Amino acid sequence: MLDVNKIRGDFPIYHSDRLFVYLDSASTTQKPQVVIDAVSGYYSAYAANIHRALYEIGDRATDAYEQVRIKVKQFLNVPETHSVIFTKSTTESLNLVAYAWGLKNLCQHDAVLVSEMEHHSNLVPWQLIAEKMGASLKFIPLSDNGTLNISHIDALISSNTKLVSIGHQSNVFGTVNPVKEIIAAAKNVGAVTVLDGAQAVPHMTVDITDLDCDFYAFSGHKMVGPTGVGVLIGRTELLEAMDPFMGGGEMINTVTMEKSTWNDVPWKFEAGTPNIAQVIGLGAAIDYLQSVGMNAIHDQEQSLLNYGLDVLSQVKGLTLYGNADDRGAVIPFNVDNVHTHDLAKFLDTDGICIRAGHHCAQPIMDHLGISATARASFYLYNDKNDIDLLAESIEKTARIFN
Ligand code: C6P
Repeated sequence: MLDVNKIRGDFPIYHSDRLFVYLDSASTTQKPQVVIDAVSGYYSAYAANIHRALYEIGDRATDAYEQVRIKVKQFLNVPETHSVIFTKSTTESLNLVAYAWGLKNLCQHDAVLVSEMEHHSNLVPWQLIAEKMGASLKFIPLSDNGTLNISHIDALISSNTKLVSIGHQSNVFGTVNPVKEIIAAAKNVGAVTVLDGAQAVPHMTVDITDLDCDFYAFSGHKMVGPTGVGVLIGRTELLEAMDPFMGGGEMINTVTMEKSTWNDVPWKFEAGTPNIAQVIGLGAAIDYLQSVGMNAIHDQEQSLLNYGLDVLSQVKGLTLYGNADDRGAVIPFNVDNVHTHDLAKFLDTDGICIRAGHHCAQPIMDHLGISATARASFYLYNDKNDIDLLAESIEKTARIFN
């Protein structure tokens, strides 16, 4: 087990005496001092633009930024450094694929396959592009237990299927989806494969070479890194064949008044001044997670998940959703006669932070026939006492409302 007290010592937000039970890491995570220092270190010691500032601190900033690309490659076993594109978030990464790949490659009668379990970030961009291109959108159905029903996957994927985009781990149920099986079925028809790894990369060892997908997206802020930085990993040949997503500085090779040519991949997709400090902070976040150990983090979360399910299942009037065998440390639930927003506000008075709402996954809520759930999600700084306090506070709130 991880030494949670020692880990909390690394996170300044835990340094005050007030009770702080943070159970919303699926939304965003707390930041260790090393990440804060990396961000402020850039601003205080070598703030300069990258790839263009012809002086010492410019070289230093460019080097620090480009080193993070190599770090991401190594962290996720990406075949090539040039496959790593910095964006502002998972949302931007997925939109980049939808627009830059979709506008060039989708036609009428083509199909894009997503699932009923997707976060809106992996659904709405495909709705926009499918409509624009006259393509259709198909769905892998959700089962009531919070897993994807892939028993008829071969019927859902046909020669018309040009792209399959699936969440690696659900932000609502925590379900780890059978992405390798789905990728294999997509490859059978030559479809391009995209994984939304926003909830996977922070919590498990992810190996891009082994997954063998074409695109993979994730966010820095869900893995103890800064907000404003995300990553898109793309297969180099596909990236090279795509048009740019945004035009501007640094993404060009030559520009005349009439037309432009493009910089090499990945810079072709990094128009303008990027989020330099945030990328450098992401590098520090990766170092931090690796120093703790991804397997140790995963084991800790599994133990919290099992304990949490056990404790919460004993709370009177509490309904749990989803029970996948392969699942990350995310627990959605509702409490009889207590609106989830009221529950979150009452728990907050006890120093407990949870998320309440549709979790940007309204089709899941529609499937379950509800409008919202409460959700507790765990990370490396949580312990079993957090779960005991959560259960106590839920019981107290339920007594008030009932
Ligand atoms: N889910 C949650 O509380 P951004 O906002 O771009 O960093 O991440 C979007 C996103 C995409 N896919 C999945 C699976 C996600 O969980 C998220 C973010 C947060 O569940 C905020 S809605």
